[in-house]
Amino acid sequence: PQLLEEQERLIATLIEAHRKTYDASYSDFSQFRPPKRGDGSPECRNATNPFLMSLLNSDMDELPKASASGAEAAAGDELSMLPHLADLVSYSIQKVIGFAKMIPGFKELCTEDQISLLKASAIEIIILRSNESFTMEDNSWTCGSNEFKYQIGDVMQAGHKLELLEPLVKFQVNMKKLDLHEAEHVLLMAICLFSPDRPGVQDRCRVEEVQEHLTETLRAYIACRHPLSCKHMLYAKMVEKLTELRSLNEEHSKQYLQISQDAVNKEDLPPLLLEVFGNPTA
Ligand code: DZW
Repeated sequence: PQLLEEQERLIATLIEAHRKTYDASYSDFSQFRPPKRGDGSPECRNATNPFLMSLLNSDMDELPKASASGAEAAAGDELSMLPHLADLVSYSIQKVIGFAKMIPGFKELCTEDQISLLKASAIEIIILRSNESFTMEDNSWTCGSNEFKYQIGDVMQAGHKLELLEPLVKFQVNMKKLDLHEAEHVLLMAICLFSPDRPGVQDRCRVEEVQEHLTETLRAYIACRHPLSCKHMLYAKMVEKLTELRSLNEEHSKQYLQISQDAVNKEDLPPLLLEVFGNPTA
């Protein structure tokens, strides 16, 4: 097959939508609540004994009065990266919404279906778009300075566990190895969004129609633009990624529920995040 003019336009629209919503300079990250890394400092290593620590380290022989210094300091240490991660993800959801609104066919869906699609795919699209900041050099998401260079340990300090993080990093490595063109990258995100089988979707046919149009465009693009040597099975490998995303999504949901129940400071989770991933206390 060859690319039709209409398919060319669709690709151009998606690339522009992505560029408008993905700031590769990551200059907004300094507006998030700052990352707090348990850096192996004495306070951190002894987070389980905050009262003993403060008595040993001061000349006073009384317990600190403010309740914030005790139990909360210990618990807050556990989830020390949560405020930063929550702000990063909330910000990214806003960008994903902006991207979705620029995809032909999205705005024509009823608001309920728009919400169902976004709720179900938000984490998957964030996983996909984050591949742009991921580097195989040290398996980190590098978003500018060292402060915004994220490794597995950082996400664990936000309360996530290896059952999610190990396959997540593997996924990122395998995505990097596919070495997708920008056109393929944005088409994959759009295809992921327009999945008719998400819970709550009313007008499945309309969603499926758009998705089929997107997948047809992806197949045509690979067939005529991707170098012969590496287009082998590329479409099939990309479809496989969508399946892997479903299982990462499922594991994320479980861990998110746990984190949102554990979080002592409910302000750690911004309202948009609670709306998209669920609010267990609501
Ligand atoms: C502590 C800071 C570590 C940040 C590492 C982010 C890597 C990444 O359950 C929640 C809602 C509390 C948190 C959900 C996130 C679970 C783990 C996860 C991390 C899942 C998907 C992606 C990541 C993404 C990295 C970036 C983005 C969010 C992009 O939108 C922008 C840039 O590429 C960085």
